Amino acid sequence: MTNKQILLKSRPVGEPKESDFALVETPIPEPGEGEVCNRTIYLSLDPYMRGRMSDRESYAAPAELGSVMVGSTVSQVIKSNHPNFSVGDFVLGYDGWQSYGVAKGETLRKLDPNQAPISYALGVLGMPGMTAYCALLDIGQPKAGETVVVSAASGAVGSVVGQIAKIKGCRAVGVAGSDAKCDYVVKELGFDACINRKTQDFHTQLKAACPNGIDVYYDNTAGPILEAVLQQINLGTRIPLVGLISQYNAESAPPGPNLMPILVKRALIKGFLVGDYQHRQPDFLSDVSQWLHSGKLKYKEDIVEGLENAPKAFIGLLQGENFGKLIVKVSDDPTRPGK
Ligand code: NAP
Ligand code: FER
Repeated sequence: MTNKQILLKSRPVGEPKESDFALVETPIPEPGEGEVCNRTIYLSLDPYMRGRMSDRESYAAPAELGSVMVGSTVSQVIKSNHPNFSVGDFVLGYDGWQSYGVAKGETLRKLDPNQAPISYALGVLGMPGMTAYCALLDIGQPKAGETVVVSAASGAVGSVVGQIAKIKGCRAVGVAGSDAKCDYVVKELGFDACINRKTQDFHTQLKAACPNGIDVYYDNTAGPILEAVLQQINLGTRIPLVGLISQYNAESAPPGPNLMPILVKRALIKGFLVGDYQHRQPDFLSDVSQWLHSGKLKYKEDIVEGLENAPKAFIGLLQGENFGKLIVKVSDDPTRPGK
């Protein structure tokens, strides 16, 4: 018996090809002190793996060429040098694309096959399920009666997102890549609607499915779906940016701003209208007046003389010709004579 391993042979250009991987056979590894040897039963395949295959800077270091492809695994212990694990135990680990793996006991989670099918630890009861739950509830903050749209709706993350949205009393609208997937999302998972992202009139269909606009968009894809959704968002919509799979195979950055750094840096983009902040005016006036008086805050005015010069000054403003706050002096200011 040997250990079959799949290595990263070359960094894909665009879509990964089979020739980017290499299958090798090696001896079954021996566990060291505190380690466990596992026979892999299930290996999870996840979109993030595409990122590891590239050497672009990201939230995680790239996989080295010639290394075993990484991935979460559900396995059975075949040898144990760790007190918490016995031969026959089922464990969730990160052994990668190989038929046997050795891991430190501390990195493994024991699974109880009587609680749930052991493979669920790679999906609904594992990282994808947790992604769905946390980003929807903590960032999306869905409220009963609101409309939640999710892309990649039939997938590991999206399928859970829409169903939790329903549990929370929301209208759940999926976006998926085929009519068969959409059928499943509506008929089996209980979403209210699902739009095939490949249909010509995607925009119109999305609008019809979201008559009250969109309150939460759980974004697994970015790209054209995000673009269409943004045309239909409501005041105060929340958008957990969770995945950008539409660009994982891209050879160059997408047109327009690349949102990947927003995800990687957990940045917050939130729309702002000053009119929403009237309640802050007393604090604002008190703080800023004080800072001006004490010299902590400096202020520069660019004063243009004469109303007739307003158009030219305004055009200049849009070209950066003002230097400081542009105002037009239309007539004398008796409080500042000679100025
Ligand atoms: P999944 O949805 O089970 O599978 C991926 C799906 O992405 C495909 O089935 C396909 O569905 C869709 N897709 C592929 N290419 C696309 C394109 N060009 N445009 C639009 N959709 C495309 O995978 P998953 O594991 O649940 O992951 C979903 C997303 O969540 C991924 O973006 C992943 O990176 C992200 N994620 C993020 C985190 C995090 O911590 N930020 C954690 C887990 C997962 P359709 O053809 O049906 O659209
Ligand atoms: C993904 C799976 C996991 C992904 C990111 C992660 C952007 C990040 C996990 C972490 O580091 O916490 O598909 O896509």
